[in-house]
Formats: sequence, structure tokens, C-alpha cells
Amino acid sequence: MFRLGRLATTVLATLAAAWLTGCGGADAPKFKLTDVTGANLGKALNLNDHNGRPRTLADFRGKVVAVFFGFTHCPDVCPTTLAELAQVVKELGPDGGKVQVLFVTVDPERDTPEVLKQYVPSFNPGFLGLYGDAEATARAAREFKLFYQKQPAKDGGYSVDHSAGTFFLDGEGRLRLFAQYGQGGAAILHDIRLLLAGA
Ligand SMILES: [Cu+2]
Repeated sequence: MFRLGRLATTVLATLAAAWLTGCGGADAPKFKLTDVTGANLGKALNLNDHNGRPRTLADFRGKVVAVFFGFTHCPDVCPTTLAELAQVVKELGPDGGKVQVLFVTVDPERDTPEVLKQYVPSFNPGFLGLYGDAEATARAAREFKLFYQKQPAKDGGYSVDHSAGTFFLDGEGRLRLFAQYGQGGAAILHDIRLLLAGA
């Protein structure tokens, strides 16, 4: 179902390069995820949440923000990622309230606010679904150098290929970490704790 396109591979290479040049001091925090601090992306997001309220990243200052792009018809990657993030938030206990998960749909045609409102909070009541029109969605994806593309399905419907990974911003709204799909909740939990501790 999910294919890692060439563009997505380029993005990962770019992120890896950012990681190589972006940190390195002996006292750098020991993150398990990819450190993308200083990468020139993820600075802005202008979308509506599933309650219809306009949202920008500034709304979530003071919290660690996890940004994941996907679509509700996704059979595997998206529900797995959201379930994993829900588990991480749960394991954080009271600190879970200092984490905001944002699920940005790359399929606003089918993922209406009503659909998102049903789907996203089912993983955790605090999670927010974000959507925009085709143009706003494309802009948000470009901002995170995120690849997505409609794929016609045999039954006449369609699927959406998309790069699978979660971006993490710190309480000051700076992009810090990238979790590749499959890195696992333990690594995410570990690194969110570091971010919450001010790393
Ligand atoms: Cu997906």
C-alpha cells in the first residue's frame, strides 16, 4: 500500500544531512530519533482543526508538538502511528498533557472535519485533526517537505501514498526531531521526555 517514493527518499537524505551538520557537541542530548534541529522546515502551519477552529503552531507553545501527515482511509501506517503516539502519551502520565499530537490530512476531499472528528480523538481525546483545502494542504506539506500523491485503486476509489514519519517540535515551536515510521514508541517516549526536560 505504501511506497516510499524517490521524493520521500530525498527528504530523508536531506534530513540526514541536516542531522550531520545540525548537531554534534559532546554535550548534545542523546536523542534516539533523528535530530533535525536547525533544519529549514516546519516553521509554519495554517490549517483548521476538526472543530473548525483556525490553528497555527503558535497555539501550542509550551507543549511538545508531534506532527503527522496521513489520511483516515489509510489501512496501516496512519492508524499504527496514531496508536503508537497514544500509547506514548499514556505512558507519560501527567506529562502527557504537555504533548499535542496533530494529524494533518493529506486527503481533505474525503477527510472532512466530521470524519476527522470521529477518527482522530478515537486514539486520544486530546489529539487534533487538521485540514485545509487542496492548496493549504499542499502548502503545509511543502513546509515539512512531505510527499503525498493520490493513487487510483482497482475498485475505482483511490489511496494516498505519503511519506511516513512524525515531526516533533519543542515547547518553543522549534522543529527538533523526526521519527521514521517503525522506529517505535520507546524511542519516541525517551526523546519526548528529553524535550520536556528542556533538551
Ligand atoms: Cu497512512
